[in-house]
Amino acid sequence: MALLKILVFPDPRLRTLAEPIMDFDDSLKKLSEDMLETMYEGSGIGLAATQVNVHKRIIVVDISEEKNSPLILVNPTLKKIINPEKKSYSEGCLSVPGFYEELLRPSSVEINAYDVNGDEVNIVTEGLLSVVIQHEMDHLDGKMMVDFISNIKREMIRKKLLKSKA
Ligand code: QAP
Ligand code: CO
Repeated sequence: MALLKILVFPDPRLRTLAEPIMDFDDSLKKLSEDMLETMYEGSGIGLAATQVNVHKRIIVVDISEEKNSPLILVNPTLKKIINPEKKSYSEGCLSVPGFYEELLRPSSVEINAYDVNGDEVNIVTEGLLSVVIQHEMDHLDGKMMVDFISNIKREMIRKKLLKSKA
């Protein structure tokens, strides 16, 4: 296992469109383990490969209190909006450290994806899990939570994060 470096907004590499994964091999398993380790180390509940500068379509999520329920989704796609009624959640992001924003998203979605072995999974989800999966899937398309807030807020966050850069 290894800790990966997390890109921080406004790093332009966070805008990269991730490529579909074709090979379900040992390197994919290693990447998913390293991503989980990196997420847990940062006290995160979700991480997309984009955030660790790997531009492949894989996300990891664990919303459990005990941090013992990892979910690894490869090539995730939105299959259906089950309930389009938008719910507000306070969202954070390991690539936007220290900032939380209330965002609206469809409250229930169905996701199609593959596990690390290449087996297809369909997930109908609502609540926090649904929000985190939608947030992480956005990263794979180069989209970030700061894209949904006002220009003035985004600019404030951009300046603060650039200043705190090591
Ligand atoms: C996405 O984000 C998410 O600012 C995952 O200082 C989170 O794991 C979607 C984190 C909440 C919806 C609701 C953020 C850790 C972790 C920070 C995360 C920080 C330390 C964010
Ligand atoms: Co994020």
